[in-house]
Amino acid sequence: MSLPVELAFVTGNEHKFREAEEILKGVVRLHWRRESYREVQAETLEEVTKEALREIPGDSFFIEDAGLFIHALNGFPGVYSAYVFKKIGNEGILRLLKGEKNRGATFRSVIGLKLRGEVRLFTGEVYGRIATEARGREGFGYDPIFIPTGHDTTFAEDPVLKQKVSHRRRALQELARYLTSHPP
Ligand code: ITT
Repeated sequence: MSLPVELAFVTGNEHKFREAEEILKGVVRLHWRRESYREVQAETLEEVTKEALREIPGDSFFIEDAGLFIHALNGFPGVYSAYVFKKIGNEGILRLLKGEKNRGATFRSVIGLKLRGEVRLFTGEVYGRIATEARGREGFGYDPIFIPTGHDTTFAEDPVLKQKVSHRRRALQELARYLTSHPP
């Protein structure tokens, strides 16, 4: 049986691309358009994503924007996740939460699809908590400090678990459902 048609994922992050490739296999053949694009500063991931879709050339591709929203910090770093990670990393986040009992956090993913020029968004979320120390060597970014609800391991300790329950997986499943009825 021939594989379904190809669709480009525009991202500068190889980890994201590999996660998406695995989750979408059988639905669409992913092509990695390895590019970093400018992200405007906005209040929500949805606005950041829509603006980026307007700026990136091409009429059929998707992008994905993710953020970690820490409840005790009123959703910080949220849309600033990339900047904050670069500046203070996981150790900085752990310092901000030192002594804090409410360690709840939500990872969110917003996928922006442009298909033949038409724009659509798909979202995914996973709830969890921020660990008290960084643990694990797999994954990337905030994975060593994020423990999904109902589990005791961080995403960086258990990449198989991450692939099953992650924000990105949920958003990609929505995308897959849409692509099945609207093939690229
Ligand atoms: P793009 O080129 O696709 O934009 P990026 O790495 O800049 O790749 P984002 O802006 O979506 O990705 O990510 C914001 C920050 O959140 C960044 O520091 C990532 O490392 C982190 N992040 C995103 N998804 C994550 C995940 O699944 N696990 C851990 N950290 C993640």
